[in-house]
Amino acid sequence: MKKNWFASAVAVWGMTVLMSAPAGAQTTHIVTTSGFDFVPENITIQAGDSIMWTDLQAAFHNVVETDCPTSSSSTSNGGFDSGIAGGVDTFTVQFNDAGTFCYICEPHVSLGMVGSITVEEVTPVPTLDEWGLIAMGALLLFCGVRALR
Ligand SMILES: [Cu+2]
Repeated sequence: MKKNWFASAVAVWGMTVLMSAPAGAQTTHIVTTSGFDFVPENITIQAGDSIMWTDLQAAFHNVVETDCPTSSSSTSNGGFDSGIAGGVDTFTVQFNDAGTFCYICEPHVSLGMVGSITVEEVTPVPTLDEWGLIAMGALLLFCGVRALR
């Protein structure tokens, strides 16, 4: 009976280690402004990552999502929106869904101040540390289950 209790504890510990193996890290990417351009203009990120636009007050910029592709007459599609131009200096949006997202700076869209974000689906590949955790968890689970028999 005592042995069963111990074996169960080891099995539960193994499962806990397995489940605590971290998923892919989330990254915040910076898109700044230079004159009447977003830099970089096009960027590819992983689902779950964030974009932080900076330097929006350099020249009364804002960030407004539009339908793709953008044109000089693009307007808001009701998506993300940093508000009135020059109202904030930084603006951050997290992108959880894969796809392509286009945006403009409203005052300068006629000057070509547009950008796009391509969000790729995350395919988690464990790092070496994570493989170690997974292996340890699997071993503990295996030993615990074996001892229960
Ligand atoms: Cu602008």
